[in-house]
Amino acid sequence: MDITQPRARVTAQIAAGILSTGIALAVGHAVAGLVAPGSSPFLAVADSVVDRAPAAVREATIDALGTADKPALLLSLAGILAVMGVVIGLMERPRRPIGSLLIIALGLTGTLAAVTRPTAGPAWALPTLVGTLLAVVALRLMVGALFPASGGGTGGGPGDGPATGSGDLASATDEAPASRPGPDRRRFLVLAGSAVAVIAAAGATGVAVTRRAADALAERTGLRLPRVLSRNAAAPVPDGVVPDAPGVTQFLTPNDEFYRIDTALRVPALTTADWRLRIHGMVEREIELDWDSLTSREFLDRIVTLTCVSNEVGGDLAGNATWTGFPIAELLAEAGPLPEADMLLSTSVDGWTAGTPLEALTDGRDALLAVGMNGEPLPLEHGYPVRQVVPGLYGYVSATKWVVDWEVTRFDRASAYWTDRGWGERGPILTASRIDRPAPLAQLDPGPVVVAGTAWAQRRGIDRVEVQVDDGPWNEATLAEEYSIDTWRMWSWTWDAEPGLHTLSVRATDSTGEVQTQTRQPPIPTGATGWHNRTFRVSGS
Ligand SMILES: Nc1nc2c(c(=O)[nH]1)N[C@H]1C(S)=C(S)[C@@H](COP(=O)(O)O)O[C@H]1N2
Ligand SMILES: [Mo]
Repeated sequence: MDITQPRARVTAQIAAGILSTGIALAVGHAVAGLVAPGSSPFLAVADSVVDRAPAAVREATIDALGTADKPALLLSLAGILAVMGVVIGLMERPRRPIGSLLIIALGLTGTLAAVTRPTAGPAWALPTLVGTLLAVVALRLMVGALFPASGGGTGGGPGDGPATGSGDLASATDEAPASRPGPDRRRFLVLAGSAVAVIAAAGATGVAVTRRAADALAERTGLRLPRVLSRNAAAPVPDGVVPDAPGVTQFLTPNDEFYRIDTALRVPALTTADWRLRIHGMVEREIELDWDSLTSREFLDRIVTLTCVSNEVGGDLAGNATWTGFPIAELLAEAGPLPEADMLLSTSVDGWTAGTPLEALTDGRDALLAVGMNGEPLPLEHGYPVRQVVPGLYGYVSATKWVVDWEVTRFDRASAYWTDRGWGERGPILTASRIDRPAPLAQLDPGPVVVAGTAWAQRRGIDRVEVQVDDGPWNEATLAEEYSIDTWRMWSWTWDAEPGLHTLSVRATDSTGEVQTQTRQPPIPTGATGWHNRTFRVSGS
């Protein structure tokens, strides 16, 4: 190809456009492997199209194409992007970056699609942004080689004309062979070749990573949880555990609403086939468990409320689920911890660690090595296939997800991920209470208003919840039935609201008689303290 010929140069422009678009997609897909498979620009846009398509259209395409509808959608999308790539290549000029603007517009579409996915976090914008940035750079470089700026620092080639200083706009349409350099063929081919290499490498990485996640997802879909004998079932949940009022927080948190906290940029894609747990350190016998040797045991169902130490006063980093698991104490007993040991250092497949007091794992509470959450295998983000759940301790010292290693050790010999970063060593859960309804800043009418919320003090239980209006007296809230001392307890109180702006505060008392302190403290190092309050405007009568 001789790109100094106008015809060949147009072909090269088209190639530059398609290659740049390809870079955006391939790099975006690869980076998505580090963030979350669904954050890939291509998949996010496809998923958004599926979600936003009117039901009739969706049905019609599924009818017409059968199960091929998803590949068909992806192919059409690829076709549209290829056409866009052609346009991008033809429109771009060194001094008139219309193609670059089009890539940025595509990038914004992809970013928007990614961050509006139901499970998206802010990091979901990253793949598309990185891909878009690289695509613009690639396009600018390639088009720069096709339309070298006069006197520019493009490295120059033989036949470079003298600088004229005139604007480049003219060269976009007219040729002025005498006064400006021609296309740099060699430079363009090197750049195009590099673009192909980047696409190939990023594409291969992206596919490999998403495939591994897909393997774990597919396995999870077909996985059967160990059967729980009726003698090991969780105590039934009485109706009375929630106040009889609309809009109160559910007693059991559905998996897709359960808070998620971890350091994993990419959710580990561990399969049961690959899972092992090695128990070692200060033990009489080292043990290695695999999925079958774990799940052939007698499993239990237990309801336990998990809480994050980072939860601000009134925050929602707490959730309650039925966990299917095997008692950690029994596994430890098999290994035989030495009498001097006082800590279990657990490590996840991605290298995160937690140090849990052995005492808390062996004192009879329902500390579980869990494989199920609300009757399903653990969702990938919640630790599939195996995690820990320990009542009464914040997650950062106890709830290791994707757990693969247990070292029995001592607090004076080992430390863990968050304790190395200034957080408390033991992590017992502090008493907390929260107003859940009415919603923040709700507009209320005067008269009776049902105020309701949750409170927790795992391992101790909640004995009392009180509500205060402005600086008035504390009013005794009605406690819903207690399920157990390891689960949160719902409460409600009917407020006779008077017109004006009012602030409600809540405080709980645990079963030891200790009243929640008013002193405000930030979450670090041992958990937030202080009363939760909410302000409401009650309309004038
Ligand atoms: N592997 C791993 N496990 C982890 C964490 C982590 O960062 N990595 N975070 C912990 C913290 S701080 C909390 S609060 C709980 C949260 O569990 P969830 O995401 O299932 O709600 O997981 C714990 N287990
Ligand atoms: Mo946490």
